[in-house]
Amino acid sequence: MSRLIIISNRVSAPKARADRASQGGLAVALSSALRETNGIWFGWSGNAVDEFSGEIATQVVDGVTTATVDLEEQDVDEYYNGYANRTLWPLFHYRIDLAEFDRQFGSGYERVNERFAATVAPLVEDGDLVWVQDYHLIPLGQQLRSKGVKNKIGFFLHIPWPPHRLITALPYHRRLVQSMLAYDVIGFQTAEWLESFHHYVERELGATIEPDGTIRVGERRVRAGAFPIGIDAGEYDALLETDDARVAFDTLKRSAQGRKSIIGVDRLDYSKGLAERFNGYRRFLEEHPDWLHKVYLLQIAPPSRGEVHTYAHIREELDELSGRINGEFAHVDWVPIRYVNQGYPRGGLAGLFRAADAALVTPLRDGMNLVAKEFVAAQDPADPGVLILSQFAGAAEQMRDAVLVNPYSRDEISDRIREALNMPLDERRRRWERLAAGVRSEDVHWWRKSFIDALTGSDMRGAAGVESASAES
Ligand code: ADQ
Repeated sequence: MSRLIIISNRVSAPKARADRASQGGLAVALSSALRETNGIWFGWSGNAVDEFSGEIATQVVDGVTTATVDLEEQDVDEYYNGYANRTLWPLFHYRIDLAEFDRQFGSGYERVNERFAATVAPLVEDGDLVWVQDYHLIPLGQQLRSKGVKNKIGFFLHIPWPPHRLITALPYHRRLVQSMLAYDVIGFQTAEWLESFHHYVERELGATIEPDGTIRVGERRVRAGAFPIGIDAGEYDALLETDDARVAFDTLKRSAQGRKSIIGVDRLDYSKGLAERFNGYRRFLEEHPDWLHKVYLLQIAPPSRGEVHTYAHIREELDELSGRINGEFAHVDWVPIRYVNQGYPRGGLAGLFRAADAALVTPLRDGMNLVAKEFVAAQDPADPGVLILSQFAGAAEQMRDAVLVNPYSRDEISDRIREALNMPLDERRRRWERLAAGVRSEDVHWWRKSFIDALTGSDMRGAAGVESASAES
């Protein structure tokens, strides 16, 4: 088996075995691949220094080697806070109104990608597979090629790929997309994002798409496919057995006092549709006074990326909105929204998911959304809760048995909440069984294997969206 080199913006340092429960499914899955192949995980250390030295700090924990590099303050401002989080993140989530186009951001982004390439290239040996992760590092493949790396290099985008007309608003968009042709395989979360990518390369780069998913631009051929990411379902079962999970489950059940609970768990980000969710829930309370006192929404959303101004704004907005709704509807013994503005350990979240009667997962746009899959994995098969899922989350492509909702419509959110809270047990079980089967079979290990198979042998059978085409040919 070839050695794997994973490159991402940040490295999720492996934890000792005893602490695995606090590590995300993605980190667990990638760590196990690295362990099996004696691979390396390379990325930014998270530290800012006065001058970039390119010095690599390596660490081996529990059989996984990580290699990290420090960046300069200016790199962090322009590449990470700037181009990645203030230009690409909003634009790729269809928020062109929030996207900032700044020459300095663009040059910082290219500089850091070049620095990453120069630092990691000497670590790459013949036969290694290189797998680049996410929007921070789109041009890295081309930078590695310019440093002489001839290995197979794959790229996976965790966030949506926007429609063709949207991305043309990005200055130098052709240069960015053209750089992607240096990869051997490009992976997206869903067939929808793949299709948008196809449109772009056909219209802007004159590409042709072959039936097996190969993109041809002149002499250059690249494979592109949809590889929907999953969770580590086995690890999730173990998480449910932890003390954190049990305590959280008991606490929620006890404090509910027989009321129905709806849960929302998100990073505090404008893409997650939190204000729209609160307003939809408020509409539900207005339209269904019989449910007052009998239900509450538990929303967990710790702040993220505090340095970006937009995040301070969304935090204020949600504080005010939840305060207003609670002020309007609450009674001495009941508040309609419990808004918790902090992170939670993974085991605790699993216990809360299991104790809840429904989940509101209503992003306005999301590459996939793993919370939807975690909620399903956490349910009691005998009495499962109902997943209300945005039609605009990548997860909606696989999770057709969720109660799908348009997150922009308060009326629809209100109707879907009523439907979920009144859903009979047999329908809840029927839906959940199909959802759980998908979450289990298309898990994070399946995702990783499908991508790596595509990269090694250009075997694209695991990729959604190209499967039928290749089966026909
Ligand atoms: P995120 O936007 O971070 O990830 P998501 O997939 O929903 O979104 O969550 C990732 C992980 O963070 C999950 O394991 C979840 O439990 C955890 N998490 C979320 N909110 C939390 C909270 N309040 N407290 C504690 N933990 C929390 C990006 C893309 C997604 C894509 C993933 C993986 O934006 O669309 O699904 O990458 O590819």
